Amino acid sequence: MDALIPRPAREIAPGAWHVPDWLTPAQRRALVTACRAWATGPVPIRHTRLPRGGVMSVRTVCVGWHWQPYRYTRTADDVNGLRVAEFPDWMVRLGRRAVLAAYGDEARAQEYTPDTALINFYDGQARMGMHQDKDERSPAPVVSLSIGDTCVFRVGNTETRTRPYTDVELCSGDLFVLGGPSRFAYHGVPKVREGTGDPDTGLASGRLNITMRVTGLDRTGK
Ligand code: MD3
Ligand code: FE
Repeated sequence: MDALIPRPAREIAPGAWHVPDWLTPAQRRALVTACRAWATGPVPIRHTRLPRGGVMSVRTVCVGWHWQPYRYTRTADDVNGLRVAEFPDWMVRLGRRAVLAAYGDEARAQEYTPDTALINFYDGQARMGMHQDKDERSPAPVVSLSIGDTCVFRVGNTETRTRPYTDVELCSGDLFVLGGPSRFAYHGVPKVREGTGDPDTGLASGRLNITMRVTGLDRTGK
């Protein structure tokens, strides 16, 4: 019963905090329900197509702004052309509480106003290669919430997609906040451990990851 051994919050790299078991069971269930609804529309969850012809192995649906490689738009022009769902106020508040939990800085939490979330669903075969998130024009932190199967999450450095890096297991309910010097670090998900999730989240299999971000764009996308 490893769930009985508390895992302490840790700073994995400067500004990169892992806060295990941050979401309550009720919050996990509520997020699964919200993500299920977003996955059906207005823009359905899909494998993102890459400009050079590949497709991502994760399935993604966006809220607030739609991300397609490598920019944000209000409408999902690479899916069905519809405007994505509004970014809800409750998610702004959740993002602020996450920044407070990571940094313990009330002012930094209050000024955090995420305007987009990318919701990634991983089946047992899905992976995410090492990449930087640099389509946002703001250095504000990224808040990551994990639900379902455990994964191996790799946090590298800002210079190269190779070593040095640190591998961290992200489990259901874990919070990860990436800010400061780690905001533009390379990172990826080399493995998902199938069947390790807690079914009472409402997710029967796979891994859900929600990342909140600040695009730095105004309402017109400029
Ligand atoms: C480290 N998602 O959606 S979340 C992504 O678990 C993405 O689905 C992964 O990478 C996932 O772009 C990782 C944690 C994360 C998010 C943003 C970061 C780690 C980061 C930005 C900089 C450094
Ligand atoms: Fe990323």
